Order: sequence, then structure tokens, then C-alpha cells
Amino acid sequence: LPLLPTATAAAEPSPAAVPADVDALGLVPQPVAVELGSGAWQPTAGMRIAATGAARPLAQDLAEELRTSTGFRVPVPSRPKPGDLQIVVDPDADYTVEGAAPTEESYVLDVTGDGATLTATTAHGAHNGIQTLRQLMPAWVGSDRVVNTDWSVPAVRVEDAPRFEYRGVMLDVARSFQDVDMVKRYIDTLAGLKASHLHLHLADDQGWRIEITNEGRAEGDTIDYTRLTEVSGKTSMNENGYQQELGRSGYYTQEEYVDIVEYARDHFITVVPEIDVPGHTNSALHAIPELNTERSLPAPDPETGVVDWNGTGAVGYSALDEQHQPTYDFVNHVFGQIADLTQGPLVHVGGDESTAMGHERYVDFVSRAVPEVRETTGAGVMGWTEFAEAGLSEGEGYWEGSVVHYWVGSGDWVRDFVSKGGKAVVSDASRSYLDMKYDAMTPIGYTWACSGDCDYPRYYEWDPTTVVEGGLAEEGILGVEAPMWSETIRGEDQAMYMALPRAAAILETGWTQAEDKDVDSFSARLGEYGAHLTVNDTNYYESRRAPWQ
Ligand code: TNX
Repeated sequence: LPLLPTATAAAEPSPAAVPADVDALGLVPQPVAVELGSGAWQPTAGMRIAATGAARPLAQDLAEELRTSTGFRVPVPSRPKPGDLQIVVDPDADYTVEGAAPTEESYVLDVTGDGATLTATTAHGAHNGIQTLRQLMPAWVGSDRVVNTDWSVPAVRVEDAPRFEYRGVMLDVARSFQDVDMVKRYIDTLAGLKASHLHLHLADDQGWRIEITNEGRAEGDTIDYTRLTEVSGKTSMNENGYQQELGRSGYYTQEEYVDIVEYARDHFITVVPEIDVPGHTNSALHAIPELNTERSLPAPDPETGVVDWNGTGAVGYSALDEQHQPTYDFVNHVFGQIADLTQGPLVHVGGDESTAMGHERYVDFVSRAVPEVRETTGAGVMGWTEFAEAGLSEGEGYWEGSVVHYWVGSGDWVRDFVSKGGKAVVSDASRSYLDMKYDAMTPIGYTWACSGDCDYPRYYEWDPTTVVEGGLAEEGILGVEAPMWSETIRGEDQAMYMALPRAAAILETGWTQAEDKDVDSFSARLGEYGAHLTVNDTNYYESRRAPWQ
């Protein structure tokens, strides 16, 4: 039986609800300005959320969550009265954010003894403010059953705006597959940390994870694209054979993929789909005979004409043939179809570690494929550092809307790309890769980019303007991303364990102004935030450095 909600409202918040200081509010990422007031807003059985227009769907979602955890009725009227939470989305809303320029994502949240008001100029801003409000509430807000508790929210004024617009995480679903439900829960958790982008690594040597149909094939293209998932949807990172039953292989149908994209969009998260080319392509070569030539790598079996499936974690051994027309038919068809399903501003072409084909062949491929993908998809093209190192020196403004994704490599090429109108997303491997072991005791994960102490402070104490060799100007940076490769990481619990709290450190680096970042404050706030993860049944690494509640 659900517990009964408290019937009476106390005049003063319980001592437990009075924060000792701003850090005790447990806000992650740290907002631009937080000022504690006195007293508290006390949601009780009569609580309501007033909203009109663009704020209504957000209010309704929040009301639904609060009904589940508080047991209150939580109506969503249009007209506010004292004591309500009011959510306002008004393009003309007039407010300032102390210490930062307001953006489309900014908001002001005012909590007093008489209720709470959240104001933003866009729905995205209001969504961000709701994440802050949820963190201010008792962690039970995320409970899937009614909890009888004091729901007081301490009086506080928060003025907030992000530093960067791209605050991303990446999931490698190619090496080890993750199903739709896991991806949705990942989105839930990361949206709570105000993430803005989810980069999905949808294909690699070990597997292909998205259904591609033959619809809309170009003249003369005879490739049967359904083989990509039919053959390589069944493979994954494992030396012992096909592992479909264990859930490490698999793929998203187009319908499921669109479901993920829409779910993400509802959480104000943009999906960035990646198909890695021209290397990391063994799963495509394994599935599609037409892609195999004398120059594609690895060499096909002389008898069957098919390349072996290679389930090891080796990198850099595969390559498409850059002189072969079907290679470009394939690239255009696959990216065209995925871009149609995604309807987003970016497609990620990978481009990393194509070592087996050599630099010259790589440059030939990229010089033709990247402009074609831009043309076909109409989207900006994102690629790992090497794609900028290919010296794609088109003129000023050419890379407008496109992104170089720094992981390692030369800052010169990143700056050159930015000088031609592109932007950089920074994922310094040694401080943002979520597949690195926390320390030698971590049973899963790699150590190539970080070894020894790779706990969250290392992932927190850096800045994207200085971490790239030679530095980057603030204006050239679109944001930061925490990638999780999955050679050693299987299933949701393992992924969450590696992601949290380090992804929170990267997302705070993307959100919080550089001068407001402080690792001790972050630790204290993490400790409070951890209770939300516990209530949501989300796994995380209990670093001994944070005072987990
Ligand atoms: C390097 S980072 C890779 C991935 C691996 C990862 C493992 C990058 C662009 N390429 O293919 O999965 O290391 O940590």
C-alpha cells in the first residue's frame, strides 16, 4: 500500500530542510548565481503547477512525476495563485543572469515561502530550470512509489545560463549493444545534469547497430543494405562467438532509433549519430560483399570473398577502398538515411585511427566523402581530430556548422578548422574517456589514455581552452563530451558505474563558468546528488572522495 501523504503543512521547514550552505543544495552542474533566502516553499497535498503555452507540456511532465512520488493530485491550472509553482516560458521575459550572458537555455528560479516561479525565454530554458528544481527537492522526487516525507524546498534564487551549448556524452553501442530502454534511462539521468547532446557510435569493426533499408538507393547501387544488421547486428565485442542471447549484440530498427531520437528531443537532447568511416568498418565489410576489393582491408577470404568477423578490440586494421564507387554509394546512402531519421544538425563521420590504409589514401577518402556527406545530408559534419588533420583546407566559412571532435592530436589542425568557420568539441581522452579504469582496482575498462588515478577530480580539473595543445579560443569551442567506448563495458549497470560521477564532471565543465568551478564544492554537491541516483536505482562509482548521502 502506498504511504499516505502528510496532511498538514508545517509553518517552518524541518531543520533537515535548511541548507548549511549553497553546496548543501546539491546542485550539479553548479549554476551561475545562487542566493539562499529564508524559509521554504512547502509543497503539500494542495500543491499545483501553473503554466500556459510552451510551459504546459513541461509542467504536465513534472506534475506526473510529482504525483507518482508525492501522492498529491498536482493539478496544472493556467492561472497561478499564491503557493503555486509557476512555470513561465515567455520570449520577452526580462531578466538578467548575474555573471553570465543569458542564452536560449538560461532561466531564473525563485523559490520563496509563498511558492516558486521559474522563468525562461524558451522551453529549453524552462527544462533546465526544472532540473535544478528537481535537485532542490528531496531525492524522493524520483521515487516510483509514493513517499511520505517533508517536501520542503529551501528558499533560494537561482540565475543560470550555460557556458557552452554542446554538453555531450557518447555511448558506443557498437562494441557492446545497449537496448532502447537502457538508452532512455541514460537520457533520463543525463538530462537531469543538463546534458544537451547524445552521440551514438552506431557502427564499428565489431558490429552494426542500425537498420538500413534499400529504399532510395542511387542509380546503379546494387548493395543490399539490409545485410548490415542481418549479418553484423549479430556480432559484437567477444572472442567467443555470436552473443545475441547475451544482449551484447543487436540493433535498433529504424522505428526504435526514431523512438530514441524523439525521446531525447523531449528531454532537450540532440542525437548525433556516428558511422565511423573509412576505418572501423569491418562490420560493414563483413556484411556487404560489394565493399570488398583488392584495396579494402582486411583482405577478404579468397574462397568466400568475405572478410572475417573480428570480435577482438583491435583498432586501425580495417579500411574502405577510397577508389571504389560503391564505397561512396554506401557512405551517401547510409548517412542520407540516418540523417533523415535523425533530423538533427550534425552527423558524425568518425574518421579516427584509419592507420592501415595510410595517410595519403585516408586524405583521398575524406576529401571526397566529407563534402558528399554534407551535400547528401544537409547537416553539419562532425569528425574525430584526424579528419581535420587530413588538411581539408577549404576557404573561410566552409566549415560553418561542422565540428572537429578533439580526442588526441595536434591543436594546429583544430585551430585551422575553426578558422574556416567550424567549431570544436573537446573530449581530451586522458580526462574525459569514461571507459578508463578509475584505478587499478576497477575490474573493467582500459588504461591507455589514463592510468593510476582517473577518479572524477581528474575529469573535473581541466578547461577546454587550455587542454588542446597550443590552446583554443573560447569562441571556437562548441562544447565538451564524455565518450564511453564499450570494448570492456557491458550492460546498463557497468555503463552507469563507469559514467558516474565522471560524466557529471564533464557536464559541469560544459555548463559552469570557468571561474565558478571548484572541485571541493563539486565533491560536496555530488554527495547530495548521489541520493537522487540511489532513489532512481542508477548505478554509480562511490568514489571515496565524495560524501555520498
Ligand atoms: C580509441 S577514441 C578509439 C576507439 C576505442 C577507444 C578505446 C577514438 C576516436 N578511437 O575506437 O574504442 O580508443 O578507449
